[in-house]
Amino acid sequence: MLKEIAAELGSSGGTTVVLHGNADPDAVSSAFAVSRAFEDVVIAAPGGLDRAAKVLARQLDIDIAIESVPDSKRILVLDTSGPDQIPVELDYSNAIVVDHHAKNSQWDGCRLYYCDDSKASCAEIVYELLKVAGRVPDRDVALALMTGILTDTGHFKFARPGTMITFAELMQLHGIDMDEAMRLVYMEADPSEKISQLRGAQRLKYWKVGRRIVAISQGSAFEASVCKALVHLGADIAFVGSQRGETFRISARATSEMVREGVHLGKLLNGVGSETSNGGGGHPGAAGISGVGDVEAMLNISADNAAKMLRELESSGYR
Ligand SMILES: [Mn+2]
Repeated sequence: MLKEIAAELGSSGGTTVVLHGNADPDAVSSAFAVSRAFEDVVIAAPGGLDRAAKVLARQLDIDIAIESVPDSKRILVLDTSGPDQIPVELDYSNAIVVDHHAKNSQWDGCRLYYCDDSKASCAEIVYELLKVAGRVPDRDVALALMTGILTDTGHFKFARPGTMITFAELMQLHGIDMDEAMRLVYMEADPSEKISQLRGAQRLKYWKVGRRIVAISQGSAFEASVCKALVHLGADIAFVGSQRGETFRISARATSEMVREGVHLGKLLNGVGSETSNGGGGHPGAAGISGVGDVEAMLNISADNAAKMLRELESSGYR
């Protein structure tokens, strides 16, 4: 299907690449690669960029529309597990979707849906797409794709063999050193982020499930970063949520050991989402859910489901 997608993107008429809310370096670098490889491509991130993606976009001079989604002949959705991850209403019946999260039936209505959940990052799929289209990434694109891979694999913690091969090829292509890509994604937490982490620890609740620990907490910002802090403190699985008016947002993280033993937070939150008619999904070790509702109730449901998952895994002797 990548051949078909490449042919479509190479045909006349423009493309608007649309990215998920709080777009990360994987999403931005994938979009950037497409915009350099094909003609007449604009990038839209109607739900804004995360901090690392902002740094990447600034450093590599990547133009991204935030306020509105420019009209084009076709829409290409990248790195987005479901339509509910995009905070504007769009018509996807004619859209092409390329993703690496768990397959989502909500994309079934679009024109072309290519989902390869064996890939640790969308950047790896886009690199394949470029190869199929016979385009060689320039230096900036190679560097961007490297940062996408680095961030989505947690600096290779979740990398697969194919990830390493792709990354090595990208390094070799223009002689890019590892530290150059690392420097582009390394950011020291600013004081407000550190305070969020400390507050998250203050409001922490946890349960012991067998020999594992599930933790939840609430804050007003930096959910993903607070999650990571709680995992550092000793949680095997952490959920951190925030409430904004009627809506909530929850990030979830699990240790790579949990992932090895069969935990899949993306599937777990996808289940919680369909149970509560909200949108959830993501990777085995990093996932999220957002929608309308009470964050505390949603955190408890998520923790309950995680505990259930752990008990099932434990009774089957883990993987
Ligand atoms: Mn991704």
